[in-house]
Amino acid sequence: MTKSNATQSVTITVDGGYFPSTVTLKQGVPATVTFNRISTTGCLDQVQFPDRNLVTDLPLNTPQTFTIDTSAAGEQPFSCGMGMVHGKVVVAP
Ligand SMILES: [Cu+2]
Repeated sequence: MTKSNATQSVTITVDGGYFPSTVTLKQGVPATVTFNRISTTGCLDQVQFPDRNLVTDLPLNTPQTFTIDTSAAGEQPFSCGMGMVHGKVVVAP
């Protein structure tokens, strides 16, 4: 018997918006999403996951990595600190 140790990770570039603004992860596979803010354009110096009550600073050129719960399929929205610029993490079977 072998145990899969697969993981998945994606990086979102923050440059006046989120690129890409939607990322899709496979359900049940441990996952991280990294935000890499590379410009001071816009108001994206914080990211929040409202469903998780999580607000985190995104220092310039300092990638910040978040663990994503992939145990259930669904969408996990995120936005800038003021809720003006939006993206989402989609967990899909
Ligand atoms: Cu904003």
